[in-house]
Amino acid sequence: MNIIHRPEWIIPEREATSEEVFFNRRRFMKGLGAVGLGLAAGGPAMMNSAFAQDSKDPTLGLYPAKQNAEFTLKRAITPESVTSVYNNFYEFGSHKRISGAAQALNIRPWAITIDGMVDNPQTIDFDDLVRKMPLQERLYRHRCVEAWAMAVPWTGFPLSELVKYAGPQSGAKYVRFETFQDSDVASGQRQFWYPWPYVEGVTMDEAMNEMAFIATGIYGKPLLKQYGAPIRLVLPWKYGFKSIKSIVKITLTDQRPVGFWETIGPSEYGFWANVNPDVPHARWSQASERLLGTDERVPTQLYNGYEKQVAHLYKNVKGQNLYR
Ligand SMILES: Nc1nc2c(c(=O)[nH]1)N[C@H]1C(S)=C(S)[C@@H](COP(=O)(O)O)O[C@H]1N2
Ligand SMILES: [Mo]
Repeated sequence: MNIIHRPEWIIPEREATSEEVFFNRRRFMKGLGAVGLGLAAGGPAMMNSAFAQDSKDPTLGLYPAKQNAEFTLKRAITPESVTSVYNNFYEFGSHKRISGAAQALNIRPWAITIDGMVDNPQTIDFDDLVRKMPLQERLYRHRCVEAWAMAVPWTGFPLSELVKYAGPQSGAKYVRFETFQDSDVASGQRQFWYPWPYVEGVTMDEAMNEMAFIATGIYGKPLLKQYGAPIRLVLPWKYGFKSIKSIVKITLTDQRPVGFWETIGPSEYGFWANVNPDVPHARWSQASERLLGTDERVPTQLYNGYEKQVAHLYKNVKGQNLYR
């Protein structure tokens, strides 16, 4: 264990095959059983609310969007019934069954601030922003650093379109993203030892790459809250923690952003976090991954299978660990 400056029970990103057993046992052992018990007791009701689509969502008419035929997959799509109840969203708890708790998030109105080194700084309502963007559906793999994986149909638009809309200034080298902060609805944010709000960032080159995507929908509908509604990042060649949810602020900057996980454990979670089966995590192998909703393990691929699209981005990055 490299990270010692935090309570012993905060062990992020456990290997997927064992994490539920792990967390439940730990909670009981530490006398923190309430969360697990509450979830079990509230099971069926929470499942219903986790699936409920808001019939008053003003963007409903934008879905389903046309599928972009350049972004399809050979891998089977993971069912919504699986991915909508197995989520990583620490704002609502440090386990995977947060979909019920996430329904407390109020996503209307939703303001997004675009600032920093841009010609068009502004705060814009999500419902206005999404209508300015070229919505499309793309099938992408997703690989969590914990060695579980899924394949889903995201709806959204290229991150490059948002960067162009912001009017990037020549000195901008990075795009920094920030998640909402409201501990009244997100009980995880009352855990003061975490560095809230959740932050992530990419280089400008990464942001302009065709794979970098902003998702506003999934399965042909607006995002349910547990997926990071109303707007999240999707970087399929990187470990999942880079794909920040429920974004409220986008900043162009010349300073490299330090992400939530990098702040907590820089030796285990870095800035680049590109998927690589040959570079193990400090505490587990990254050679293979469990496909959510199945018993199957499959080999993990370099850049999560997107080597052709992104490997060139890293040709000139020297002396840094690109894979954690
Ligand atoms: N704000 C925020 N974004 C986040 C996280 C989080 O805890 N908070 N978890 C990340 C991790 S580790 C993963 S694997 C994905 C999970 O996305 P999903 O729940 O939609 O599958 O979201 C990422 N984005
Ligand atoms: Mo993750």
